[in-house]
Amino acid sequence: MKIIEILTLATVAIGLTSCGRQGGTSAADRTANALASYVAPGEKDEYYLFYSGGHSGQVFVAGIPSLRHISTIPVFAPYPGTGYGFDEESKKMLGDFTWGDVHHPALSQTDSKYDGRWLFVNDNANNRIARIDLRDFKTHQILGPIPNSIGNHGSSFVTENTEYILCATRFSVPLPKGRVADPKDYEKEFNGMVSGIKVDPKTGEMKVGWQILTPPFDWDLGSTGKGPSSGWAFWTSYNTEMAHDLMEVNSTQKDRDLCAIVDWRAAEKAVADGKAAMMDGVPIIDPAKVPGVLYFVSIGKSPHGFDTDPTGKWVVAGGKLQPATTVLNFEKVLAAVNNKTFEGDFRGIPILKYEAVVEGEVPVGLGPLHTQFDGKGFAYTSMFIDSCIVKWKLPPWTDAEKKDLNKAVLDKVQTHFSTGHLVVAGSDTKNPYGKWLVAMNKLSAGRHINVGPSEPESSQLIDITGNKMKMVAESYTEPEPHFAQILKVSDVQPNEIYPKDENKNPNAVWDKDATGVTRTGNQVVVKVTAIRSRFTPDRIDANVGDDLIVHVTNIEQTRDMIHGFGLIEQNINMVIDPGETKTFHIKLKKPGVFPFYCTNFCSALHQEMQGYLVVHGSNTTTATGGANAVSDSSSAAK
Ligand code: K7E
Ligand code: CUA
Repeated sequence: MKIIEILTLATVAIGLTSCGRQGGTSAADRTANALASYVAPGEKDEYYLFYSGGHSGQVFVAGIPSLRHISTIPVFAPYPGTGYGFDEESKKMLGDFTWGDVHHPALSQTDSKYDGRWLFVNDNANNRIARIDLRDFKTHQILGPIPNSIGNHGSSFVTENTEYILCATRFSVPLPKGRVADPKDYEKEFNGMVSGIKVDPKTGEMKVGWQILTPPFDWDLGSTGKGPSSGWAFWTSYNTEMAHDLMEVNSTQKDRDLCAIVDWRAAEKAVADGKAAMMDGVPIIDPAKVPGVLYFVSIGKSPHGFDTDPTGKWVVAGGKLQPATTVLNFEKVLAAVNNKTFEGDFRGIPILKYEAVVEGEVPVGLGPLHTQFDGKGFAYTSMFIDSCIVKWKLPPWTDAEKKDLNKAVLDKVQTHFSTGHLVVAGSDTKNPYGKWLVAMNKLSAGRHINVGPSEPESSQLIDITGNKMKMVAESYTEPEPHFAQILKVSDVQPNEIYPKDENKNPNAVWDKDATGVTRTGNQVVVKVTAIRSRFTPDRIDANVGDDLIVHVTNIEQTRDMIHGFGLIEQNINMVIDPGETKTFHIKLKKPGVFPFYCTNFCSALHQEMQGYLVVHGSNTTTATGGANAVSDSSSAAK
């Protein structure tokens, strides 16, 4: 039986296979677990959990240890709940896309520690990276589609000081984009890419810095280095076969796949030294012509995660189809690079001699995917097939352990079921918080009340403070958490309002004298204030065929006093936070009277917070009379 068939069967047999099933549901255990995750009414969680929302295009924010969902941050998809994708600014960020596939959130770092500034997320579907600002927990930039890059899955990996977000392509296509070649000529005509997305250290603004052309392997997960591996980055791959069809079979032929070891500082320098050629506006490095930028190492078998430990010395690959994790010693990698200890090359890229760089293969079990670290010398690997988390010891190993690495495997805890990613609090920093681990499971298999054929994902909270891991709580989320990041609440300082004096929007208005409706030709511009419980003006007159531009300022300076602007039958819902100004722009196509109303329940008179947009037929003359009627170039609504 092929390994892939075993994998499929094992998936079907979930619930039958087990990984040291935990019996422990004694009354004492239940009480202890409940207390460990209980956050009483009025009390607060200690950590944020930022989950990727997969193909929902969103990021979910939960608290730890309660695992309660607290808010949703829309990124790549419109979200009427926060008005995202309806106002001009967010519509412009979304561009022509209304979905994305968020896999790997990454917190910004300074000196390999979370600095609480930004959260970056990748879009696997439309080749983008977004930046969420942790001052307001909102998306502020979407970069992309990235040129010469297709299937932005192997990202977003932040470097030690957030110099770059590093990305690698899951898919390969003929480049530059738009060129057509037959997939049969895959090996010759198709290419993958590693991209360095430069981040402005002050503003967080991202732009494409440079790219490294690669063979058409399917790059998978990766991570960035620190300490001895400072300046390096790593990706696994799962299609060294360079198959283009029947991938399930054809891309799993070889026992080993070539993984990438990238010296991103060397890439940066090569571009500065003029060693790159431009393609689609981006400097592209051909690593066969610029030695020292890219190396390969051959790892078994169809590996998935490739995670650097907090010291930066150990880099761990999870061999999806091999029952072991592979631990590379980065000091040995550097020695092999310097001494040219190669076992050959692939298209001019040196392949590091495996035996020279490997520290050991740890027999963790079936389907190891991702590994996280607690900073105390222990690693935790998610097992997709075995449905469990395995705790094991990082090197240095004792002689007895080296002889039998089963001895380095310390504990297993069953999960439910088919764990994809896991996250240990702060694992990718040099000082993990440790304490909590969250397993993100792909199949909840009816462990919750029945919601029909489509089930949510499950997440399980595991206490890792003791020798034995202890599962304490479980919750469910919308599709589909892949990776997550955990940030200590005290390590970030979000704003409570948008202060009036920081609102630089030229269309902001703060008192009713400045509000009004102004017509210039076919354009009708309206400046509105919103405060409990009224819009000023509460009447807008315009004509069919007009361009209607409405700027709404929420002039509240009280936390949580949010107003919405829902406009009936015009597909508009803006939500405006205290001190914020938002704008929508529509072309008026049909006559009628269209009420608008506040969509966020804001006061006892919230229901009364409403007004009318009167759209006169094209033959009707502009409305007359009334303080709010359209007037040329003057403020109405006095
Ligand atoms: Cu393992 Cu996209 Cu990170 Cu999902 S990937 S599990
Ligand atoms: Cu303002 Cu409801």
